Amino acid sequence: MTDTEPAPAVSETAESIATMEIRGAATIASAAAEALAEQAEAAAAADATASDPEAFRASMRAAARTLRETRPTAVSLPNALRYVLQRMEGDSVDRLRRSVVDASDAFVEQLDRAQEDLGQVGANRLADGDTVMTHCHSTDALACIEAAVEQGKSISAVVKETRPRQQGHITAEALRDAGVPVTLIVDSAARRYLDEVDHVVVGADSIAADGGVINKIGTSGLAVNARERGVPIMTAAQTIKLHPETLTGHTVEIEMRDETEVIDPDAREEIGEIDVENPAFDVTPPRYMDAIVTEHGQFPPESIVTLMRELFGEGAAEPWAEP
Ligand code: RUB
Repeated sequence: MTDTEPAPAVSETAESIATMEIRGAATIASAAAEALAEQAEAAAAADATASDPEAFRASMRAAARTLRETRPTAVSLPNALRYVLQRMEGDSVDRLRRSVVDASDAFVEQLDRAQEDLGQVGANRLADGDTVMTHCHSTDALACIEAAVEQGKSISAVVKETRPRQQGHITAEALRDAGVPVTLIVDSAARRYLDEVDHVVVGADSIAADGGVINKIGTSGLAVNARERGVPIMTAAQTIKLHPETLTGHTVEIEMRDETEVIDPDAREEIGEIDVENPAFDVTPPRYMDAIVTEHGQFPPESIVTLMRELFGEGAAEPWAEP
């Protein structure tokens, strides 16, 4: 490790996030915070940085940039990096190291608590005997359903498979383990099954200042169909998903992933000259979402901006940039 080269643990985490071995906004955020703590331990022990506070700081910023570049849409990732780096302080490497490790631990603990708290809020929206429909795999959405079950409510689920990577399978397994009867369907069957559903529960990769919900591709179509069928839909999202840059007019970049997730190379070759596109996320306009459920309570999407201003002020610092 040179003075700005990330520790092996950081490179491994970055690789796992890029390849989606680590995935889902909350899980990405906590892995990134933990990777910064590992960077701090490694930098405090490395010759080039062990006795030079400025070199230590530079190595932390470089590690944060490596992590930051892995997935552009998950705003929880820069929010996690920001949380830890803004709490890095001290005039010796040992103090700096300790501040990073403490901030990382506090961040992970807060994430867990926030998920538990929002789970209670989301569970209150569900009634005994409800059937919910899910899309993709969201630990925040699952927290609501699991909390409802813990409240003694009987809940069953219609789980969308979620092409192209079928994260619905992870949701199906988690819900089955929680004792929830699960019916797995292909994405295109969703509208047909909405008539049998009382509530749609999805997560969010990020949430824009106008209340737009950025989540796994297919969420917006599901929301429009749910509205048309009169089925309420909620987004479960910790405030770590709020996108501070959208307060100043920036739009959220949608991640485009590899075409091999959509079609295998042999099938593509057989078809001949075509384009294949694979956007990972889409934006659900606020008017199609009934509520955003956070650890601070539930909000109509249009009012989420008030909470964002309270939490972030007017914008977002970039503590990983070179001074
Ligand atoms: C995951 C996805 C999830 C959100 C929220 O997409 O869209 O709904 O990230 O997840 P991917 P969580 O599989 O591409 O990461 O509630 O666990 O933070």
